[in-house]
Amino acid sequence: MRTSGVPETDVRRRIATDMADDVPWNRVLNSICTEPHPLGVEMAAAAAHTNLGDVRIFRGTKRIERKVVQLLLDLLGHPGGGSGSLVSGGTEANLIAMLVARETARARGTLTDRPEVVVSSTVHFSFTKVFGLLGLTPVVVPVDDDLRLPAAEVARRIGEHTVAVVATAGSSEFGVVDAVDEIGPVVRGRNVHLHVDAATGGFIIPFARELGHDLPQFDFSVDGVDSITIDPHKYGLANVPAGAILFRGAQDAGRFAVDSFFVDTPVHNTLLGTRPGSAAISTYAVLEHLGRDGFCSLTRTNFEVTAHLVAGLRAAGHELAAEPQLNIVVVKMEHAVRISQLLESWGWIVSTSKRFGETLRLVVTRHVTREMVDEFLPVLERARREVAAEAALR
Ligand code: 0PR
Repeated sequence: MRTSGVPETDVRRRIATDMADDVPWNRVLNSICTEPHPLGVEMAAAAAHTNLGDVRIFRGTKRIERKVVQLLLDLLGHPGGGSGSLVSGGTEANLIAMLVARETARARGTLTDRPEVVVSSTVHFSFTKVFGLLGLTPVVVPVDDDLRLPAAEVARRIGEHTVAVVATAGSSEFGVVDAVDEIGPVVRGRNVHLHVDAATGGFIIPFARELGHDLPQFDFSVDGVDSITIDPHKYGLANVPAGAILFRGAQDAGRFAVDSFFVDTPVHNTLLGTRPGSAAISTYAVLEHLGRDGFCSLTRTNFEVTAHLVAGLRAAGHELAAEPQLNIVVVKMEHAVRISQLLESWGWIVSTSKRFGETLRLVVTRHVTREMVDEFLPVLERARREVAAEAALR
């Protein structure tokens, strides 16, 4: 640390210089997170000093966290019931869900010395962290031809060691929605916790269904679903870090509870102790301001832009790796990694898969407009031609 500080203007300039190196949103096609809603940003700044780890001080902010949990339970088919917490994102939400599943099995007396969780081969990599931390063993079920977790196979893989099954509503690689409505019935009644990771799809599917898209029911309206991860900092347009873990059971969010040292301070139900109230405030601001209509309209636009992107790619002769269910488009492409690197050198960010052969993955969210797609497609073709010419010379 420097001995004497620098003036504020200098600090601002230095930070601005580094941040100018961040890629502007209108060149970003790989991110599920997006430019947050301006009202959320404004209210998060106003709440920058708040800490939900100390609810004696931040009583009002805590009240807002509780309101957000109620709003999310209402959105996800469980109005007036359930429990939950706002957390730092999908990883922490999935961690708490698996911890509660394990502790529920312990309380029931069904926890064995080798607890297992049935997951699909496309479950998010956050579970790799979670299973390592919690000493859980994944039982990996290969996805079917539609890249979904097959319910019949789930039923077959549940055994004496199983504490949980994880379904995904909006996979990060393809935006695939598992048939939670088929998985719920096969898990129900087997003393196994069913968790739905809707980190990505939670703020898309309810509105897309309202708009008439053919997507399965994935939330608490499906019997057997015990918990859901949903991330306001993805398609909910809130500031990072805003995730949420929701439970059907009114007591379940309290099953992970650690007491503090101090009198009159409630237990902590989240992994983080000191944690930003700004995330709760930002989420509340956006949910209240947009309402269902606002989210439906955003969702409609996201699907229109997705269709425009798909049409443009097909017109250029490309083949999709899968028919997109949500707003993630995966296109087959020879030399994908080299193309992505060239695009990045030109300022555009896309992703390429480590697992699904030569493919480019493009994510449509709030900042991705038709105009941006129209700018991108010719650049992609130029990159493709240059890389093909490069390859022909080798
Ligand atoms: N579950 C699902 C289905 C997700 O898509 C994600 C994040 C998580 C859980 C974890 O959420 P947090 O990151 O909030 O803890 N999906 C992003 C993705 O896979 C994460 C990400 C972002 C990964 C940028 C890589 C990257 O470069 O796209």
